[in-house]
Amino acid sequence: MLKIIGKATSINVRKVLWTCAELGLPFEREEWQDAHAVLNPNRMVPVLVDDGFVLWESNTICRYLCNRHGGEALLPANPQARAMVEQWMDWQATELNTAWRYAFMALVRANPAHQDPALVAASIAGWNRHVALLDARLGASGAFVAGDRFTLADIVLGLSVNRWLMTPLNRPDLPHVAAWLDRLAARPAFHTWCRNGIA
Ligand SMILES: N[C@@H](CCC(=O)N[C@@H](CS)C(=O)NCC(=O)O)C(=O)O
Repeated sequence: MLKIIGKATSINVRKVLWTCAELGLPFEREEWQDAHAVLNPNRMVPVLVDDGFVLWESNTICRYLCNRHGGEALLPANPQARAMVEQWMDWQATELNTAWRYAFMALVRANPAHQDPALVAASIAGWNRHVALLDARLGASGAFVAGDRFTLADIVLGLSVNRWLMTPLNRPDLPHVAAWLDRLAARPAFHTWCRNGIA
């Protein structure tokens, strides 16, 4: 049985839980404890344990689950189709995550170390700019992030966009993002693990 370590409220843990649901994989989930530091020296979640094999980094775990457990629909074998999925996953983990962090820490976590108004405003502007870029991509694809099918890129970016929607800030109207969320809403796991009231 797959073991996933990490709280189910974590955005990065939820990527893995949503992926398991899409693949129909049973799993057990365990809360993080100090003793788990031997599994992930970063002391972060999620951590996956698959029959003794230990893995961390949420996007890597999602790709591994697809590779190991028949997830070609979510992560295609064709090199170019796969590269499109990976491109948007890497963009989520690097460019988009960097843009929102300061504003989220200020506006949702109320973290005293993130209260500089100019930096909050710059982070909101950057966050909106990145989601607008995604909106343009969805307008061009007309369906999902990596093309005409639902893939891992929709899972990781679905969670990012859910966070954007749940953070109190002024957002531009992005019609392609809105239509994409309607498409994602057809998937039961989207409601369980993504649009479930948690930022
Ligand atoms: N790059 C890592 C980031 C993981 C991460 O930031 N995890 C957060 C939860 S979303 C965490 O473990 N924070 C420390 C804590 O919750 O104690 C990944 O994608 O897995």
